[in-house]
Amino acid sequence: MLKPLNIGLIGCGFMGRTHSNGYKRANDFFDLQYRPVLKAACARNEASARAFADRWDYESIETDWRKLIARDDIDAVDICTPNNTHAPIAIAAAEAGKMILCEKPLAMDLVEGQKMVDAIEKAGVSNTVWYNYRRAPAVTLAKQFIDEGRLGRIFHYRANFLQDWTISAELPQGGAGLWRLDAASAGSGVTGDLLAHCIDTALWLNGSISSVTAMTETFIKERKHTETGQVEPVKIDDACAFLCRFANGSLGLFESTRYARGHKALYTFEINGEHASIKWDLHDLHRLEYFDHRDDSITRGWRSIHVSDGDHPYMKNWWVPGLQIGYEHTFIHQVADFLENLAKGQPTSPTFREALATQAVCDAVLDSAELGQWQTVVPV
Ligand code: SOE
Repeated sequence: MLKPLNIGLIGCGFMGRTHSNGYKRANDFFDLQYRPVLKAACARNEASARAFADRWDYESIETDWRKLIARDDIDAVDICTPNNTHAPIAIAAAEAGKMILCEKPLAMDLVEGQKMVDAIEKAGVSNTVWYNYRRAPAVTLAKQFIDEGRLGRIFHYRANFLQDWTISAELPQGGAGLWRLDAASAGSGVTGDLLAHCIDTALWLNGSISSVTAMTETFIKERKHTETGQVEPVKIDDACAFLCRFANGSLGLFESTRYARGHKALYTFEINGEHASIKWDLHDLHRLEYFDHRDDSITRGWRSIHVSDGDHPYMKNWWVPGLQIGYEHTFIHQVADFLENLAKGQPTSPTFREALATQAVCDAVLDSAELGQWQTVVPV
């Protein structure tokens, strides 16, 4: 008999769908002691909450997140709302003793994120932040290679996250789907939305970042605001590039933009070590490119590892070798790991505290771009 874990999901948009799919599929493919029960879906608009609940099989709806948190039949609160609501919801959920699974980025800024970490650590509740790309099997394999020492000393870390969906000046800011363009809802632009993913992966794979120097640009300076109907200044960063130093002595180079025509969600990273290098590309997410200088010189070259073997991370739970999986599986893996860790009494990485470290880098990047100076990253 599996133990039920009653989920209350807040925010019925894109991320609400990815998480709900994760809750529904995890037990079909992973042997777990817990089973998520989709108890309640919450959105401000009743019709949206109802339509979402019907489609994803939630038992009930709420239109006020405070009521959802107050319910005795909710064990875990999943926060899939815009960034400016993460802190009040997470703090209230922690005070009510609920487990919390929070969308990235953790918070609007480091100060707010610290308050969230204080609240959940005081409450002692299980928590995780949905930096999902760690759980693409090829990225988890990269972590395994690094931990095994295959790369040796790391010299360089390079990452990009390129999109092109905000190039039109006609696109408004604010409202459903477009809150990412509104600094009041998002906190920042590509830094919190896209580079945060790259930073989370980098901290996981290559350790902490000690200092950064950055530049940002806002290409479209004014956009109509969906909620006010007025043309208002755009305060998010449309593009951001930064250099950094890692604590292990390696150098980092990161770039993100929503103005790279032709690129939709091109998250790539490359790591160069003393013995070997690895590369990963979200558009080809089941492959890990690997070059090992210790190979025989006449056959030495880049290998493209199709990460679909039963020996590869997560893959024994899926199909047969050679058959790949995709984006949605990263969320299923996070649910499976969360439930497995819950049964073992272990934390699920990235915890709120680990996500706070990503927030600290984002804050240092934005400060550096504003001040035009190198910034030390606040240790957390
Ligand atoms: C933005 O377009 C976005 O959906 C991000 O918010 C996600 O975190 C990223 O994974 C894909 O792009």
